Amino acid sequence: MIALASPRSVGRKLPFAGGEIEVQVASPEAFAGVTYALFSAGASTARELAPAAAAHGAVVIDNSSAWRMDPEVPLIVPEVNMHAAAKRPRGIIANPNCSTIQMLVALKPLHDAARIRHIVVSTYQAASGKGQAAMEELLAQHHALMNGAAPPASILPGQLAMNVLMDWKASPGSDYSEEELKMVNETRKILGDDTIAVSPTTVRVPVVTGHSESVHVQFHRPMDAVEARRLLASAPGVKLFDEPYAPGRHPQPIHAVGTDDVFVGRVRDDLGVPGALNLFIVADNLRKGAALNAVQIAERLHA
Ligand code: 2RA
Repeated sequence: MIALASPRSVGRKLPFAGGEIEVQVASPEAFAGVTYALFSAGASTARELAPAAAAHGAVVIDNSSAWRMDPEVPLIVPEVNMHAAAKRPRGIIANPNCSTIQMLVALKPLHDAARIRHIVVSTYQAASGKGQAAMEELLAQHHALMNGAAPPASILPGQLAMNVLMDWKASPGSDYSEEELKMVNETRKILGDDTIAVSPTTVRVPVVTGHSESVHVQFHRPMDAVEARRLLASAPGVKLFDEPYAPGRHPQPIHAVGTDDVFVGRVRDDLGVPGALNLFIVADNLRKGAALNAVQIAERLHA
């Protein structure tokens, strides 16, 4: 195992397997002899170094958005489309966006049974999705507000504490954010069906870690909540809250943080569209939403 990063991190010691490893500089040559290269270095570094790593024979698994929509790069959620990882002419596999991963782990068994026609999703995304600085700024904002001071806002585009915020870049020529369009485009690529309609609204909420999503889903044939719960109860990667609604009895970020599962609850027949369902999906956006998914891809390839 080697840890590679920019020169400013060279020499740092990272905990690994009960010991520690020292960070070395990331360069094309550094990938010589590497079998699996897990990238989480941002899109520009991935565009520059992933091909170099692949040229050395490494299988690159990249967590950034750089390669996700490249037709020669499979976009993989192991529980959903691991078969697609075999065809990787560039030697690169892309890890999807966190909000897409957790949604599709939950929807995969339902799609297999009744083929999804339309998804309406509203997300409640944690500050950690925007990085360490955003997490710290959220806590600083809370502290400031509790002490009657103005909340600092330099990483976040405004006050997130005791508020909600849509903080992603706008997509040129679109009324949707980049985050929202990721959910549309990645869902279609991973499920291999460009006819699937996706209507997203992504929202940042004052939670440190753990993304939540309210999902409405319509199918090509009716599905009821009883069938959906039966399918979800045995679905890989899913932890089902299979009980009637009661206050506080539903998946919550505090349940998911630090765990590997995608928590699914509030599975119920839609009140307005016969044969459609609503469900609530929660996962640790830093684990299953990112690092764990990438590691699972490598583990499946190595098995
Ligand atoms: C977010 N999904 O939560 C994006 C990137 N991690 O901001």
